[in-house]
Amino acid sequence: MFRRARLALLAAGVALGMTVTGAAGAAGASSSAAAAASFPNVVVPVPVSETANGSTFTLASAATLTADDANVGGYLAGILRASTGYALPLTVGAAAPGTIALSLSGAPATVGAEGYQLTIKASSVLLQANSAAGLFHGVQTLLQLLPAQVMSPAKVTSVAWKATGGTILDYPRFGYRGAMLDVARHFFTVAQVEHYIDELSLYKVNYLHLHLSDDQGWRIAINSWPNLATTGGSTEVGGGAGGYYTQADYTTIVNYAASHYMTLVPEIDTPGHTNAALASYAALNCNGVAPPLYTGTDVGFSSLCVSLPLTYTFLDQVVGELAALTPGPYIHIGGDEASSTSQSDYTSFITKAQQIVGNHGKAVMGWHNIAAATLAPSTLAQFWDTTKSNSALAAAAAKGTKIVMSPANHAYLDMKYTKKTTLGQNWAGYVDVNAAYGWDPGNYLSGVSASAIAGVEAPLWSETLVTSANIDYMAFPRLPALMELGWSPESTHNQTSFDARLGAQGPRWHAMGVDYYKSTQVKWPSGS
Ligand code: NGO
Repeated sequence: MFRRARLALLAAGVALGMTVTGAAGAAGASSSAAAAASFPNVVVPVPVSETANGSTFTLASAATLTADDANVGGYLAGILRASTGYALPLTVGAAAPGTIALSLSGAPATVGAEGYQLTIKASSVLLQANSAAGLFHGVQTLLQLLPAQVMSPAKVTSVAWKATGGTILDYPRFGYRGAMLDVARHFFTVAQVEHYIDELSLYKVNYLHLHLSDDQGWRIAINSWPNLATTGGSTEVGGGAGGYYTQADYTTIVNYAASHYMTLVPEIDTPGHTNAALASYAALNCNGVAPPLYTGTDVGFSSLCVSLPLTYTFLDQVVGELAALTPGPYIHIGGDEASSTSQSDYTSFITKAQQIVGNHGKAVMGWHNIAAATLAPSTLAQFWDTTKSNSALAAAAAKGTKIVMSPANHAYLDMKYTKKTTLGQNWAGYVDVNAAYGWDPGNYLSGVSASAIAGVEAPLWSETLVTSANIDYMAFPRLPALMELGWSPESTHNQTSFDARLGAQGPRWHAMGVDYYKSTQVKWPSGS
């Protein structure tokens, strides 16, 4: 496998001018083995540059860990101890580096806030970054260079824990690399969300967007409007029991995400997709009559009452409580598929919603439809259509609006892979691995320049998803494809090379017990 992958990477590197050549070769080393040294093509997202040094690191039972950040050190120690069974004592803030040292000094400025430099020698590993987030992302790369079994939650004795020696310099292309989980159509518990966070963090995701309300369910307790959760959260698609997060639950998720260097973006979808709220309070309806709870999967039939003053009291109080619980900069106000709201009501609502969110010290994020209104400078628009042009969005971008790219025909993790896939939908077509990977977020929407793109997000809608295994099956292997688009330089984009790298993830998911889709577009190595 490695031989094939190496060749693919070298071919890609030659074609794309990447720094993949072994340093030993460049330095004119005499040994032909050293001259041929290169990193195996296994890291997703592919790093900015990888330079092999011809050595091989072996993690031995007597190895020690040092870390300038206790959280990242503890994270790495937890994974390594479980699979290797080694003691791996961790010292935080030690003067001398351990066998594996996570250091907050000495990283080049070029790696920025989230990047890192990883130097692997025969007897030591040095990871340097300017922030704990950078160390955390570098740890993911280090783990991917160790054998797949390193991800096993149980001790594995049959493996030599080796990693190719060399230096990796790495930092992200985009500042926003998100994943969205719809907990409204089907409710997922705190533990299930944490499990997804664990998986997302392996691929350097830094924003977790939770779709907390929709027609079928309201999933966050709001003290000033208690029926939202108790009534609006009492069911889900298909009529199950639903559920909601208490504010303490929500804070647990916020903190868990933060400990994985992910910022939470809560979404309260408005003015459409609001049946659960309208069913919870008759007074929110224009006619004063609460509709019944809804457990189907239609869209576009509900709307907040735009002319009603109470609508803005409601929004102000909901956003106020959510903003107080949310350390991140964004509150997502939805704004999609408001087909039961007139165009003038819609733009007036979005204008007011932006003021309300701004009053609570947050910036608005919204589905791209909000570009029909005049957007505040800080508002972030999320493109989700299947088209390649959108004149209102392009006009907003020309005036400074930043865009997160989630084109449904590439980035929606709830689309079926092929017509044989049983989970998911196909309104945006079928999205197999190559479709998920085969586009450039920085050069996709006509009339929108790369500088307007804040990043990429992979939304996972849950109309058909009930279990964590369902989530795993839809997210893997596509989520890593989208996060490579979000992290890696455009110059590294190469389908063949990517498919080989993605294949190398299969044995890791196998070791973790992740039930993923074995796309026929990828050659999965044995042990996948
Ligand atoms: C659309 C719709 C959602 C659906 C999803 C299903 C957006 C932004 N609004 O995406 O309500 O759940 O498709 O793929």
